[in-house]
Amino acid sequence: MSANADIHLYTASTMNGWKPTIFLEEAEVDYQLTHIDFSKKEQKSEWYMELNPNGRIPTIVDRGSDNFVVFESGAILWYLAEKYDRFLSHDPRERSETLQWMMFQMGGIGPMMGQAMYFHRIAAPNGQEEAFSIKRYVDESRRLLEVLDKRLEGRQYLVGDAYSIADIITFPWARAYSWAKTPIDGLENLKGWFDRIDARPAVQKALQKPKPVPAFWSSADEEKFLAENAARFASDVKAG
Ligand SMILES: N[C@@H](CCC(=O)N[C@@H](CS)C(=O)NCC(=O)O)C(=O)O
Repeated sequence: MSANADIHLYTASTMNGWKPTIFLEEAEVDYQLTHIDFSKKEQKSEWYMELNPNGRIPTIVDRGSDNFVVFESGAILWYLAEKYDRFLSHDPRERSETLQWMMFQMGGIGPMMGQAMYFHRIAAPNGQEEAFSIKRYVDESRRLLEVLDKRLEGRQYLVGDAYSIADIITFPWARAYSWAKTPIDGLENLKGWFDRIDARPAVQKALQKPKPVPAFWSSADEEKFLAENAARFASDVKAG
């Protein structure tokens, strides 16, 4: 990790935040890493929102290309895959399939599991127990995980025979099923895919950055982490 690396990554230890970190570790690319601290609302600071108008992580700046800025994790992975020619097939059909599964993550798995997590982990502990919303998003998350499971029938990875940016982008969300309190019983193809990706050293290295967090992943919830996480959003929930 060096200060004169091309890629400067601004991120945090979250499902979207880990996507580019996993890519960069897998591709063994040198990069500069800045931790955006949510507890200080750095993602909403003026300097950061000039890079990312959405005020969310992740963002990259390509110092090697006139400080070109890319926001939105799907666009970031696509940019990195093209810049480093890794994890995206040159075959037009396989390339299209990779992008299809990326869109499926960006438009489905991420938003739905994100809402299941919000209602379970943030709204409920702060006094907004919304049974209807929880059921709606957990059911939809389960349905989407079933789609992944079916896709993985007889396959090692989501597209072709190779690990691609479709796997990299989907893994952090799907793997956090317990954080979304979404059951994966019976989804044996999905479990096998988790095992294969869990076993990749670059993935484990990336998950420790920029700051190790204990609970999104583990099946056992860690009380202190849960309480701190919920408290961080208490004022937002009350503000509605
Ligand atoms: N569609 C965006 C979503 C980014 C996003 O929601 N990031 C979350 C962390 S996973 C965030 O920055 N949350 C802080 C906030 O909302 O203030 C992407 O894929 O990059």
